[in-house]
Amino acid sequence: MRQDLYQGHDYYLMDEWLTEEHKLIRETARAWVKREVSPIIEKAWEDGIFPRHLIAGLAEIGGFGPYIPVEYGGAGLDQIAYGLIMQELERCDSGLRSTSSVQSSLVMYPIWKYGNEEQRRKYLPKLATGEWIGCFGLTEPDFGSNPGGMVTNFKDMGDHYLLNGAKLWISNAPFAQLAVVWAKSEEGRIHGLIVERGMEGFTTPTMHGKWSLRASDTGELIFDNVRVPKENLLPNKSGLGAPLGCLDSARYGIAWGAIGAALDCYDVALRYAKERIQFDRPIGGFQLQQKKLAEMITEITKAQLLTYRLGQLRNEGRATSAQISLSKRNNVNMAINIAREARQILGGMGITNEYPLMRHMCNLESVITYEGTHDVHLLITGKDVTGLDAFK
Ligand code: TGC
Ligand code: FAD
Repeated sequence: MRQDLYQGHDYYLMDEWLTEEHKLIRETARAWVKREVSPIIEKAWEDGIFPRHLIAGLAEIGGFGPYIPVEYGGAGLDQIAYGLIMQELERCDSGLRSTSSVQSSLVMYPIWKYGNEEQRRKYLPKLATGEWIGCFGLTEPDFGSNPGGMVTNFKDMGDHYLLNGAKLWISNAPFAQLAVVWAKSEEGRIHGLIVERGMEGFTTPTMHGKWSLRASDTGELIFDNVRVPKENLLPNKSGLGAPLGCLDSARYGIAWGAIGAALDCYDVALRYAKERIQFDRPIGGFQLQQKKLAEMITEITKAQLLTYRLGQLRNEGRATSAQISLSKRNNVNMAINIAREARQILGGMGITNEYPLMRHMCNLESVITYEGTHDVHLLITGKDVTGLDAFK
């Protein structure tokens, strides 16, 4: 097993902008990852399972609801701290960050923002400790990039709602205790419903055969006449803007997370290039390899600056959805390119599980697809700058 020798890279001295608390949070997450996750991640990825024993540790480092207020069990941290945790998690594996993203931004966030006080008190503390794990059901077999077309629906039966439909590609579905599900009312309005495991007619089959994000469990959500208590409807926001609001928070975390994956690839490639001798010299001394490394640190630094600024705007409540899209798209694309270049620097060793490069590269194929594809985010930016909608 390869030792995790990762060191952060801060070419533009951005740590000077971090508080002591930020640095402590980052160090705590990094140390936990190195101790608990790095030694087992390759095996988990090969086995195609999320190692569930990590849940308690993830909760302890603030991985579940870092910015949710302390009164609901969250850590009450700012958006930069949230980003730093996502960066450290994805530095290890995108699937690890996914588990944290889904719980924090796609499950706790909507209950906090769109739920009532009773729902907040009932669910958030258990989700913060990881006692309960949640999942987020928006995508359907026929509605991925266009979630507004969803057909999952519920009917008002007087004393309960009757839910029917199916969701596909749902992270954590196979073992989640609850799902935040987006479905249409009889009037065709989208609402969020909390569906709990054990409700009759609710099943969560596992999806197999992924060559990406293998250390994260993915499944379906099937609703066959599920009786959902009326108190499980999230009352404070409806319409497509409600799930998209959750995605803003998750996409922001991904923007930071992707930098983590890129940093890990750069770190591994830089060390290897200085140690690997060919033609009697370290390969890092050849201009072609230096070009790769120099371009990597340039792109990482640009993404760090972009994302730190986005974090400031989020802290001030001023970041727009389009700004978040730009960062998510830029950073994930940057990371996937760096993973490919880093793999080449390692030659044949780059394709083995001795090094994390192929794992990051494969994972990032999911990250560039979920939470809005690379193309969808380009169209969001295009619409924002022109005022013209090219989606439909
Ligand atoms: P459109 O007409 O543009 O908008 C409908 C309503 O939504 C509002 N809105 C937003 N609100 C909050 N945040 C945002 N980011 C928003 N974007 C739009 C908008 O103002 C409007 O409100 P109102 O009041 O006027 O009705 O909607 P559209 O149907 O044209 O679609 C727009 C589009 C394509 C950008 C959107 O649907 C989209 O983002 N598609 C991508 C789908 C996606 O990202 N799915 C993610 C599923 S979850 C997931 O992947 C989790 S992975 C988890 C993990 O493992 O980490
Ligand atoms: P499609 O929407 O069918 O897109 C196919 C291609 O067409 C893409 O290249 C896309 O960019 C392009 N395209 C689509 N519309 C346009 C257009 N108007 N103009 C130009 N090009 C267009 N979803 C959840 O709800 N919850 C989850 O927890 C979750 N976890 C996931 C985990 C994994 C590992 C993966 C892979 C996906 C997950 N998803 C989840 C689903 C994810 O959000 C969708 O896969 C994504 O939104 C894309 O939808 P799709 O796969 O149906 O692709």
